[in-house]
Amino acid sequence: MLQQPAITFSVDVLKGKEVITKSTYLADLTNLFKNEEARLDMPQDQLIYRVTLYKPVAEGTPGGLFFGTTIIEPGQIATEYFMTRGHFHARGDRAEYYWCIQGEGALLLMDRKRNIRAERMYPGSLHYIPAHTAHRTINTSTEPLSFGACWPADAGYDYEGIAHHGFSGRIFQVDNVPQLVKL
Ligand code: S6P
Ligand code: ZN
Repeated sequence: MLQQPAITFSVDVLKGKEVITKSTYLADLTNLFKNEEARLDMPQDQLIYRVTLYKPVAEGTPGGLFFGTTIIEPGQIATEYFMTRGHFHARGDRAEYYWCIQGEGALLLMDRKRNIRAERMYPGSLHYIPAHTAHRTINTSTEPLSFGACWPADAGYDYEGIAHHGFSGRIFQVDNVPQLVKL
């Protein structure tokens, strides 16, 4: 007899009794977008993104792996698209995989020297996030963007560097298309 898996995934969310859900609202994203006044003018209870996580081992377990999905709502603050906070891993040498499930987006990647690039995300696109590379995802379409992620259980999150210095580029809608504007 084969066992039922504990967790399943669909186009957007993980399902199973050990799944953790984290929702991020506009109110949580002070000073993240270039136009802070425009952010404050919008409803603060607007959902920006939701993460569903499966952590089969304790945070910090060497050799363990976590799995998650992220769904970013469509929308813009002025001409800047809804996006995630973005982070380096607390253990900087830990890499990660992303793959796009649904929608259209961009993955912003910045190394420690602040060199920046953006990869296009679309259903089926696979993205290797190297070690020591900050990563942020952006929904560039009018539908929700969902993607999967797999990363080491001891990677952790370093949001501080991004909160203080930001990324060295932003994705804006310019002439109806997403464009990476380097700062
Ligand atoms: C974790 C992985 C994702 C993000 C998620 C939200 O290493 O990269 O699960 O946590 O996409 O982004 P952020 O920047 O708010 O954690
Ligand atoms: Zn990560």
